Amino acid sequence: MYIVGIEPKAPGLHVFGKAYTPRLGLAQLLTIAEQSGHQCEIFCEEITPIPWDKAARADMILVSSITSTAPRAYALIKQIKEDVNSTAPILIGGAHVTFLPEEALAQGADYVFRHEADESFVQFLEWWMSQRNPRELLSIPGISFKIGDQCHHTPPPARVDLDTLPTPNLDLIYGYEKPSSISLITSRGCPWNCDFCSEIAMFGKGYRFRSEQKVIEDIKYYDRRYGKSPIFFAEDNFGANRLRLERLCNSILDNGLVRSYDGQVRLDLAKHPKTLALMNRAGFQRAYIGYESTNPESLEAMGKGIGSDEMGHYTKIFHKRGIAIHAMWILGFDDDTLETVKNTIKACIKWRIETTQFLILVPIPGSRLYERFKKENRIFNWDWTKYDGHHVTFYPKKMTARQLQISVMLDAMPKLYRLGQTLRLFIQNNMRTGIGLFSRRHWHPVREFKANRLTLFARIWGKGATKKMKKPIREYLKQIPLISSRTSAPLSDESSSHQI
Ligand code: B12
Ligand code: SF4
Repeated sequence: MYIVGIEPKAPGLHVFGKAYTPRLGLAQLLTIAEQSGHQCEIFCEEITPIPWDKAARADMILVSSITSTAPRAYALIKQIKEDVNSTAPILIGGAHVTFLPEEALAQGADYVFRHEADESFVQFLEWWMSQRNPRELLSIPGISFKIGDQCHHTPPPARVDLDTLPTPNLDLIYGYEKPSSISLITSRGCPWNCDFCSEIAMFGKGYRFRSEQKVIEDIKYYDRRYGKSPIFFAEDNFGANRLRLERLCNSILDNGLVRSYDGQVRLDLAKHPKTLALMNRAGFQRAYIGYESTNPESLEAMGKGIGSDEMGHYTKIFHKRGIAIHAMWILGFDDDTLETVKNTIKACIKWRIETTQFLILVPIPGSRLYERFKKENRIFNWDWTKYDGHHVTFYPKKMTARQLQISVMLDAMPKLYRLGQTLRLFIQNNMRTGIGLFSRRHWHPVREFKANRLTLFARIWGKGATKKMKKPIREYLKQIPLISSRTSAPLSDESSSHQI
């Protein structure tokens, strides 16, 4: 069969737009299908427009989506069915439809795959290639489909053993020539369970990971294919098992696979400076860290397990070990005020954080937050394209929705990416790298100087991106209700919200 995967484009500009990183779900599934003899291709709209002549020939079409890309996914399904006139079955999966399968079925998908689909997709393929007995379909876990008007949902699938999965073949992605950085996902699940996150609901509680041997094989596979490229450990929480992380760093060193690595880790990994030193020795250059908030009450309420008073100190430890930081903050928690936004900007400047992403709280389906906001009738915008962290979609508690929107997207981001601020940071970082070289604490000073330069470019790009976002954000302000909650009276004066 000729199987096509489609990853719809993001609805608007986002800070990761510069260097596109594909999600690996489709690559993972279609590598398995390819190894069973099917011809497979993936079209990521963010890379190239969909070549419809090819898509029209597909025997099966897989569409992947997250919440913000779901409307585009549904539009594509409509286009495939109505304009392209394809009769191929359309499968959809990912972190949005897992929790709203009936929405996807109503929008034209033939089969919805909930949770992880590595095994259920293989079973489905076998079913599709056989007699297609409807009763057998019911024995495939984690799928939803319609018979007549009736929706059927089979029980969730079992957790996949990650060592059984092949390395995703990125050549399946059409037009993805030589990635500037290769994404690797080496774990699923998380030992934490933050209120606003759907990781646990999606992949289950507890942390599963691919063995070091398999990860080393993955790296060697990509080295053979692309040469020694930087690698981004893209999973939500790469360092959740510290001993495994240390074993992996040692394996990287033993196998001579040192190069520039980035990864998403928690800030409290800094409790173990020796682990950070080992990471730096293996080539870790940049940590993507969900700081979430500087507000102690918000941190407590979301169950973060890190206090705001510890954050500055932990940040310093990362820096001392030669690891730069991309900090991700969320604003709009129930205890957040305009003061929280101000404090967060101050903290980023004071702690010399290299790059920063300010996000507005998103009630994503699958999270406890989503259920709570729905129950409290606090969501005012159900347009999923706005669920990208750049738009307020709910009534915050201690400020108005407009104040939150303006303070984060129109005030905070531009303040952080001021040119003077960027140049000062560039000089400070280079001085720190120089001192690290002198004290022999940093393992790869040349690479670190290069990383400092990359930070400079990323911040300059970030400044441009925030500027570009201004117009659509101002447009969006018109859609935000002039009330502070569903029950309150209209606000008389909005001008105060422009100042923070
Ligand atoms: C890598 C990553 C990124 C990368 C690249 C993402 C990209 N190109 O869109 C970066 C860092 C750039 C990023 C950015 C963002 N991300 Co992100 N990201 C991830 C992360 C950590 C890994 C994705 C991945 O490759 N997973 C591994 C694969 C194997 O899992 P999977 O994609 O879910 O696929 C499996 C199943 O879902 C299913 N499946 C998926 N699709 C399909 C399709 C079919 C037909 C079938 C049968 C099965 C199937 O089978 C797959 C194999 O089991 C996930 C969390 C996670 N653990 O998945 C978050 C996650 C996808 N991101 C999320 C979010 C919110 C964002 C941002 C909006 C954050 C922001 N405001 O900046 C942006 C949006 C970017 C955009 N495109 O618009 C959320 C999405 C939640 C939601 N419901 O929308 C997630 C789930 C994190 C979370 N726990 O909240 N992200
Ligand atoms: S936000 Fe991060 S730490 Fe919290 S549950 Fe999600 S993946 Fe785990």
